Amino acid sequence: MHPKDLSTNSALNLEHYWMPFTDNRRFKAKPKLVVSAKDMHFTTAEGKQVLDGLATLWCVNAGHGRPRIVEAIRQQAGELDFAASFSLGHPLAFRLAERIAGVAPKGMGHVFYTNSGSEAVDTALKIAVAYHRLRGQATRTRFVGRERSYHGVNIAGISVGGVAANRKAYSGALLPGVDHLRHTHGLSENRFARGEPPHGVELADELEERIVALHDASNIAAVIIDPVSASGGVLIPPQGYLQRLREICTRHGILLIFDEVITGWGRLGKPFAAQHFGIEPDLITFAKGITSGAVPLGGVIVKDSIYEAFTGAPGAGIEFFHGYTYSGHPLACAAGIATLDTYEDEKLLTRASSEIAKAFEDGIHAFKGLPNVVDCRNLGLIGAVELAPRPGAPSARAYEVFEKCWEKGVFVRPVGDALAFSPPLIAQRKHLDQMFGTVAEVLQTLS
Ligand code: PXG
Repeated sequence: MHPKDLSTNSALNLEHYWMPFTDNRRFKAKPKLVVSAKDMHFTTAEGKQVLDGLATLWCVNAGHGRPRIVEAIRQQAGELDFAASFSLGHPLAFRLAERIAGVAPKGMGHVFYTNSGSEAVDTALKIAVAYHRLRGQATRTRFVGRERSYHGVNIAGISVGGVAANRKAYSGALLPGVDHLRHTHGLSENRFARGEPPHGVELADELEERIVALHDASNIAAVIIDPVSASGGVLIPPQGYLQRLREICTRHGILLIFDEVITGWGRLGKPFAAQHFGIEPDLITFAKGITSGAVPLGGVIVKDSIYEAFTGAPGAGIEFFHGYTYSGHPLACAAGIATLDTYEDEKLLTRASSEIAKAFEDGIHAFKGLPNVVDCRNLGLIGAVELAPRPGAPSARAYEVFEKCWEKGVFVRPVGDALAFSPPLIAQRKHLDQMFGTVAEVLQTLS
């Protein structure tokens, strides 16, 4: 039985769309279709309201269907649908870059646009290698990533990424010259920590003691880290860990890339995680929340000294042989500016450090003691509850919670055996109560 296509009132043929990161057969046998969304809620094809507990895919930080953003896109489509950025330009791309620079960490005043986080990661890695080469250090080509980190799905991103399922089919096609730091999760003394867990700073030392010692810093271009590993399971960095990575990178002339595709745009109570942790990375990748998910847009925020190394190089001509047809697309830029206006007007970029974050933390930690709960963790407005895996069926338990919660009108995301929470930054107490209450109800009944 095909579901109804509400736009045409006829049966919807599900066959031809190959869905990403989806069990296509399972979905098509029992589709979950969303037909509209407003603020904190989706409306399903059956007309049911579902609370969005994950800002959809960690994107919709301002909530759905926000009037300023919707209107900006509408207007822009009628005024200038497309203009390229290759030796041409249009004002919005410059205006948005100035706005991004205005909230970025000090000294990071330049923005390169992409269409997605995956492209942002590729771009940042290329900037790193090209930068070293420009400065006469062409041997610096190696990258360092981390286990359980997610850096998108392009070949470079899965090479530095540490999600085994995303890498295993491509093992022979991955970039050479990549090492991975150990992930920071699973230390029993960190279970149920609130905020940054106390133990594990020394895990950063392997960058120097193992990787730099093995390859020599003169061969290493960059370390890429997602400050909070979201789809890797919502892993909060141990106290002092990121600072120590920064110190080691600085000592050895290695660039530090913060992949802030998820932590950017207010998730931790500051515009960027870099500011939350008080760390100056060299490059920041962003996407998702820059348009609150409304139009695809990503990019890299670049330290001024790195940009100037390119533009100050001797000789005229293109400084960086890189870019996408849709880099700086007018619709995306219009959506980005309107999103930043919304964030500013409603003070959303700091909301995750206000009292709502305390309610979020308390709500997450109230799961302690419920059946199968082995850990709760949180930072800003991101958090997770980890369940013991079912013997012989890893991830099945969290997936079942996701399905049952959806039935009950709440969307939370299973990531392995954890349930991730990352609501739009406009979430109020009543939304958190509904979200956590529904999950708790389901956990009580689950085998
Ligand atoms: N870096 C990080 C840290 C991300 O989380 C990307 C890069 C890639 O972004 P694009 O826009 O190319 O998807 C991401 C994306 C999930 C999930 O299930 C997470 C992402 C994407 C899709 C699903 O948690 N993160």
